Amino acid sequence: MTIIHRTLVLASFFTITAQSLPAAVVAYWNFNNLNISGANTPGTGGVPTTIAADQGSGSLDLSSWAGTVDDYAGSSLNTLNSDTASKSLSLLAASGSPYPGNNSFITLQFSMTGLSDPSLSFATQGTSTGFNSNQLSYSIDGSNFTNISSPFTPDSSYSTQTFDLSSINDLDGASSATIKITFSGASGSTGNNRIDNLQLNAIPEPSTLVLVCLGLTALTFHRPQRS
Ligand SMILES: [Ca+2]
Ligand SMILES: [Ca+2]
Ligand SMILES: [Ca+2]
Repeated sequence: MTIIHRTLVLASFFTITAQSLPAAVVAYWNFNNLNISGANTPGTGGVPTTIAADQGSGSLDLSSWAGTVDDYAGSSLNTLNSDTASKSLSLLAASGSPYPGNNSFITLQFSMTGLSDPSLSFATQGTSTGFNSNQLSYSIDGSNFTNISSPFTPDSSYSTQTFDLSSINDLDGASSATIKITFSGASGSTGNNRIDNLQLNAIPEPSTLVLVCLGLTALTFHRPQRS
């Protein structure tokens, strides 16, 4: 086999390996450890201001949420590890005029270092007076946000919402990525949306493997000749 042939064989092997890599869990929240006796604002009554991922690495930030939060029953949809439904992140409009939750947001903060083509999915449901127009946006500097697709409307019983973010190439390899969900359209103080089993997945970047491939190829060619 010539050097060129060997290079082609190695290159196609690693290309096939890179293309068939499964998505990895970047961050996953099941909200089963929430323990909120009654709806309250973040930082009071047992409502946290941040929630660390239950698997992977990431932080869900509630500190800008202007409505209230409770821990109503969760869902088995979109779980990992056969987790129980248990609790959900339940976001309420709360009392006031306008309703404080409307146009309020939560953010997910995570690293895409070594990863590309993320996707976001979660189980969600909303009440008849709950938020019905929820906009996703992303940032790679924490301050400038760009909208992702059209707003979504939760169903009245749990269903899974999935967002393919693979075409947002700004996120590929971003060391500090943020996804924001801005909730609006609530028409009653107890109107709410529940979110459960929130998953961020991504593909390990092929560039890492290409480098390994190049390194192995170089080693193959620079092996000392046997005498
Ligand atoms: Ca509760
Ligand atoms: Ca749950
Ligand atoms: Ca991409």
